[in-house]
Amino acid sequence: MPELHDIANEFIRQEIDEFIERPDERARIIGLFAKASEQMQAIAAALIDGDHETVDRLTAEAIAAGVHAMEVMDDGLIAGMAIVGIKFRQNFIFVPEVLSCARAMKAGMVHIEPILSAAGIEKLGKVIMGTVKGDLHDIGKNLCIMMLRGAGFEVIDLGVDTSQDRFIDAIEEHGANILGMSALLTTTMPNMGKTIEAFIDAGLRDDIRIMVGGAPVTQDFADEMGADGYGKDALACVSLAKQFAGKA
Ligand code: B12
Repeated sequence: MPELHDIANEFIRQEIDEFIERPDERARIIGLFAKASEQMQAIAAALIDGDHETVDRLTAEAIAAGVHAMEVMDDGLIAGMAIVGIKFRQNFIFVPEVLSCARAMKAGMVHIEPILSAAGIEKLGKVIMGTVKGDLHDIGKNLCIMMLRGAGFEVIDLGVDTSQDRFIDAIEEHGANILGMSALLTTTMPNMGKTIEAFIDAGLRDDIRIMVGGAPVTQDFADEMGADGYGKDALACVSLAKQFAGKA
């Protein structure tokens, strides 16, 4: 099993040592970073530090040097955000700090987006994506969108705080038959179920396939609310969409 000293970056080692207390989380995070290159660890460190300029520079350098966009995303940006999430939950940092980290994450995503979103030749289908009503988290949704576009889907992004009506209008307006909803708060998760009910009431439920995701969402929750699929990450989001489009 990887140990703390297997991580080259001193800042990351200190962060884990100081802030990651739960043994299961500690083992998971150490495993994540022990397999990441020093360059990816440096990107994660800058993200945790909320230093968007450094994330911007290091991500651009890594992509220019030929590092795969998925590696930058998983081992650099998402790995860094995993530590931020735990520090936030444990009240070691607060909303202003997390906003700086989110800004740094977005500075990195700017460089990976053109690669992951490079339009496929054949359009696989149209997907409507949005974060549900009351919820302002959009980083994970945006990653899903990049990956969907990269896989060849046309994606209409409704942004955050999306009402049921807006989801319904978008499906009708764009003639899309796949809907993806994201929620990061336990208080906004029920809005996914309410949106599904609204589609039933509007007589449109049978015309569309609905997928849901976001950190607190589970397969059980998705089944309970009547979604057609649950995805734990952006890769799962793409496979679901492909399955729905009959292109799996
Ligand atoms: C960044 C962040 C913020 C930023 C958001 C910036 C932004 N533009 O998104 C800011 C500072 C604004 C913020 C605010 C708040 N936040 Co916040 N935030 C986070 C944090 C640290 C990271 C979220 C993130 O970006 N993760 C990285 C991405 C890549 O992961 P992801 O979103 O899970 O997405 C992946 C998968 O879930 C999946 N996925 C996502 N969507 C979809 C959709 C589909 C269809 C599919 C298939 C898959 C899929 O694929 C993605 C890519 O792999 C989380 C901690 C955490 N553990 O998640 C807390 C967290 C979500 N926040 C939390 C809270 C409490 C809040 C606030 C209420 C704080 C406050 N007191 O004001 C506010 C709420 C604001 C609002 N109304 O939405 C809590 C929620 C707790 C709960 N049980 O509900 C968390 C869990 C932190 C904690 N306490 O542990 N937050």
